[in-house]
Amino acid sequence: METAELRDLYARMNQKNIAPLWEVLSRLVPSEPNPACVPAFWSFDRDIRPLVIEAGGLITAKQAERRVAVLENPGLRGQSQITQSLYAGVQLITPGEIATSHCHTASAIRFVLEGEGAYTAVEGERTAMRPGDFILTPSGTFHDHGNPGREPVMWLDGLDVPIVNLFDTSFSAHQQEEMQAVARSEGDALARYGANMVPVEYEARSRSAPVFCYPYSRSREALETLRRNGPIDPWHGVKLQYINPVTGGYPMPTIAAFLQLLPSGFRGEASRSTDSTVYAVAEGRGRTRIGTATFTWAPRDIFVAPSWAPVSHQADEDAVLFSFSDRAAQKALGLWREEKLQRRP
Ligand code: GTQ
Repeated sequence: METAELRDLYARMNQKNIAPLWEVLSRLVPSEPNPACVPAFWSFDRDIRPLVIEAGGLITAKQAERRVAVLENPGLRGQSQITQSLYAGVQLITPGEIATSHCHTASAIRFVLEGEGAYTAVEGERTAMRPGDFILTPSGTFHDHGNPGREPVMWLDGLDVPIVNLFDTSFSAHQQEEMQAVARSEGDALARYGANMVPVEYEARSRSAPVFCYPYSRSREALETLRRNGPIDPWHGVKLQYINPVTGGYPMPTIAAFLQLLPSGFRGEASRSTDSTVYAVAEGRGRTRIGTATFTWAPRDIFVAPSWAPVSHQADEDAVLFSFSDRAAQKALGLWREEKLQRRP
């Protein structure tokens, strides 16, 4: 109970930049996660695509530096965040455009949603961007994007910007040249580090994976084989995580990413974990229940599940979901928890 004496004390404390813990303790140290992030959904065809294409007619990729529609969580508006720890956006480059070369402390992942003919260049090597490809631009690497093709190309960007800014550790720079000179031919990194082999006595110099493109064709084929061989996990279907082939760990120090196949008719059980997770639909149609919200999805739709909200998926046809989260950072810090909820009787 707040007495007159306490109120008086608080006023004098306040003047000295001092505050009473007992007024805020339960909010500061909740008994379980209490995220500001809420479940949210963006339809690609109805919400994202028309707006991004319209922006494409009004500002060039070069003018914008990055022409991106930022997906803002409705519980975190104005902060360029899709979760407490992650940034997400949908980037467009149209035929003939480039997004100029720069580097930053933030690590980025890309998941290609639509179109062929664009590339991402990382440290002198280009990789083609095809729908479903998972692409890395690790912390501190110069990267640029270009579209010498004939159709607009759109992809999901995921960055750990809120983590980098939490620590006040952001640096960024532009490269003098708008585009990086090509130093190695396409496919070099994948051959060198991504064939279950690495150069003899290779020692990693970076905390991030030395491969920077994980082609969808390979990942999809693995899921298909595992779906035939089983078992199908009652919670996650057939779910694989992307790895750094040198360590077997997550591809980058902060961001984990996953690809899961939900067979037609799959009715998943609910589970929850402390890593708020962003999903993008690679294939198929279905529904995901997140807490009390249910989202009905189709290819290229994007949705987000907050920390500790129960999540369950259902598929009406064979479906593939891509997802990413800060699980790598949480695990490195000993914070991550998962709970598989009681199965229906
Ligand atoms: O492509 O480098 O969505 O630097 C936000 C910041 C994309 C990028 C974003 C970036 C990039």
